[in-house]
Amino acid sequence: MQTIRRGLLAKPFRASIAALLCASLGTFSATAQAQTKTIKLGHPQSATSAFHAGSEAFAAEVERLSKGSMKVQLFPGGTLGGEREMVEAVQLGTLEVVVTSTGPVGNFVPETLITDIPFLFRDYEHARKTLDGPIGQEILSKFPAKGMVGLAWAENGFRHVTNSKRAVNSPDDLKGLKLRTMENPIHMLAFRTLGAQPTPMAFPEVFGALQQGTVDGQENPIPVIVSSKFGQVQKNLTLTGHVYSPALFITSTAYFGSLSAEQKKVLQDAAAVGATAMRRKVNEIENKGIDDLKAQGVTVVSNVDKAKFQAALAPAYADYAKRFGAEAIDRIKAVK
Ligand code: EAX
Repeated sequence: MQTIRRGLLAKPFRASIAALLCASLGTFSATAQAQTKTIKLGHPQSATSAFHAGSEAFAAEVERLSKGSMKVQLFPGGTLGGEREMVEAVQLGTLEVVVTSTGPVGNFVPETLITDIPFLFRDYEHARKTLDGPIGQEILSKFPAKGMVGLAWAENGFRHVTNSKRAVNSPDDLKGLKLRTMENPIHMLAFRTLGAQPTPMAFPEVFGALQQGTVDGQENPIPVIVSSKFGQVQKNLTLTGHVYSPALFITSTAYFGSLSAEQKKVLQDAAAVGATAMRRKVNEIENKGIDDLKAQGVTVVSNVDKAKFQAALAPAYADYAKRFGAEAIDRIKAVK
């Protein structure tokens, strides 16, 4: 039997041990590589947006909680398409997670549309409390039937109107404006009722459409307007705050079902952390975003008579009450 003593290994045997070691190390890293789960996450906004801040926080938390066995690859800026396309990609299994506003989600899970009603939420606290509470959780419970899991409610923010034509001081000033909207029937009915021409369009096309004048204006939260540089192509901003726009971290039931219990918890806990980071970033950008836009030469109408806009929306509210039930709407309004 070959006696193996320290430093006295016969050369051929030493070489074969070394080769064995390299091979096993190689296998190990390959195995480790194979075991590392990579999660692709897409969102439509820029790398300076609240969506990206939330996505980065999500990615860091996934890696931390999984001790590096799960990693998130971020695809910002609509590189994987608009929100609707990315939700479809999640359903098809070509994308693991999408961070999206509720805008197009109502086409997949109609129960989310109630959150898109104009002037439904009083302020951020009201919106966050409602969505994180029983009402928000009830809506998320409708996702699995459509092949999706809503991991957490996140935040886009209160939406305001920009346009290149004129200052909008009252609802009448919206009449005839060609306004890009999300692919969202609740928003489109609202702007049609106000006399504008709602033009649904995927988010990645919006800057170009504003620049070419294909549409006169759009509506989005301040963080989106600032991080998408709309101030370069829009000269008027009116702080209507007409809709609170929730956002969501969404995965598919198929992908979620393929995970262990621990991995599922990693995704859910990380989405909650990402949502909190998004909410913080929305408030942070909003606090200075309006001054930034003014500095770019944007005329800002801040003294808005919201009651006037709500009164002009009466026909749309009648339709919403028919669609969702007045009690469901009142239940949200009653959240304190
Ligand atoms: O990221 O399409 C839109 O206007 C939405 O606000 C979207 O979340 C932008």
